[in-house]
Amino acid sequence: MPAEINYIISYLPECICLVFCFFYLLPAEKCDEFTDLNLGHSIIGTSLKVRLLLYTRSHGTCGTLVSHTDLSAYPQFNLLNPTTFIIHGYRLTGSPPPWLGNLTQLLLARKDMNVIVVDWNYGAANLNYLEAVKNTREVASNVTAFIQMLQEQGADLSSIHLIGVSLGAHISGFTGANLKGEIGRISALDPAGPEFKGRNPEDRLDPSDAQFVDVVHTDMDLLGFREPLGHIDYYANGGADQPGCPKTIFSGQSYFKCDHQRSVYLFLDSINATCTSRTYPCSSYKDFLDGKCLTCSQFGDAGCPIFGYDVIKWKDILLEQNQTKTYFKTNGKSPYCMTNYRMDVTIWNKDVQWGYLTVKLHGNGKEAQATINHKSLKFKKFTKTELLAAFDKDIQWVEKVSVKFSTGNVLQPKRKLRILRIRLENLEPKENKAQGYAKILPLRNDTQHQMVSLLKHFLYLPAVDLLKCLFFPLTGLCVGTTSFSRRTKRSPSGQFPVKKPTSEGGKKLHNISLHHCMYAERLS
Ligand SMILES: [Ca+2]
Ligand SMILES: [Ca+2]
Repeated sequence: MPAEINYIISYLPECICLVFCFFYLLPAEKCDEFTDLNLGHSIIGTSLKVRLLLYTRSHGTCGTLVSHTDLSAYPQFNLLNPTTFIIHGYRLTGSPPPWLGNLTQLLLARKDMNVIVVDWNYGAANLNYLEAVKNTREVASNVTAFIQMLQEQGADLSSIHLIGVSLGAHISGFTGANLKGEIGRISALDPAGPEFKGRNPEDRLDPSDAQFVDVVHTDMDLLGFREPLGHIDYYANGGADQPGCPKTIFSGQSYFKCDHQRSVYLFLDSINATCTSRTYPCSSYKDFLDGKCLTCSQFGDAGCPIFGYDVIKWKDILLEQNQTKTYFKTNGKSPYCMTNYRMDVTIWNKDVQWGYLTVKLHGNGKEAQATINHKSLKFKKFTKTELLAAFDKDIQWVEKVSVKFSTGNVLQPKRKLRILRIRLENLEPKENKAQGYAKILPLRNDTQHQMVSLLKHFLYLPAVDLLKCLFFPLTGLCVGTTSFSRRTKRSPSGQFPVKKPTSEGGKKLHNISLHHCMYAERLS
């Protein structure tokens, strides 16, 4: 004990000393940590050791190494609570997974449960990936024996959830198969592809390994698995490459693991539930981006399944549908979820136009952007071009929409997209729209309605725009902020008076600022 402390204690009244000394002398709670190895271990190679670390709400961030056969020494393990196992994958450099603490804490924040971290770092850390693969069966036998012990003591297999990352996904599959598929759930985060591709279901994860198997694919072109393995398989951003991840090898190690590891970070966001990612069943990512798969009627009022932890709410309907492949787009960093709109654009240019669109929603001082550039889009006179517009954030109260059109080719002559109508429909099911506007439509050909809408909109518009709008109160459209537009043409039906769109700069991007006096239809 330091001399200063002894000095203070000797001068404290006895009663205070009793309290003070008790806390000071109380041995600090011993926390057990995940095995920390280094590249040296991987070079030599490590032989398998499976350690089980228990985390519960009562012990917070402090892990407890538990016996594989006897739980009597760990009163914090509550058999009546659900138990979630976290099973990591291959560890090239032997370091502990950086996301482990976060995953454990977010799970405990969500629900009172027992979290068991399956630490098989001795066995996973090896320069030779094949050696780590060889250990997967044994890790699974180990976890199986532990779960059987829990079952003997009264735990319900349905309340067991395995979260497996990469090789850990197949370990979860083997464990589930050992227990005849009776465990509640397996969540597989980018299941490992190498050495598992083309294998039979008994030699890899498959839907029969648990009552419910949800799988996310983020790096199927390198470290992950391409084919569906669960009841629901999410292909984030198509499942191969992730936004925000390095595209060249010059970024070092993260070039190899960023896409693969993204699966975990997406899942973390979903447990955190700050926002949700809606996912859409589709036969290909291309069709999804083309806006061909945005209907969710087969899921009824619940809408299309959301990504991640809470997809369990879709369990029954997904089990009926056998295997479902879904797609979604994400941001390059957290929060990863995007807000999806079905968008259609009708133009009145004489010739067919090809190009890319950037759409912005403005409201409440914020701005959300959707870049639709997966391919050069085709726009044809008086024909609706339907698109998916995924915005980087959610703007609840849309006051203004602006659109940029680019041919994507600097050598091409300048082009203007003459927009007749643009329509955006928020794809969130009605009950999930907290507030605000669900649809933004051009004004209807109903004068009374137009007037009401215009009046509503005057409240939002800056004074300059307001003056411009006043020129066309009955037509219901006003355009352009930088240069004033004049009416040039009517559509064939004569329903929508159109002004010539303005273009800014005439540089690479041909800006069309559509500050329509649109109205937004509020959901009741
Ligand atoms: Ca299997
Ligand atoms: Ca990749």
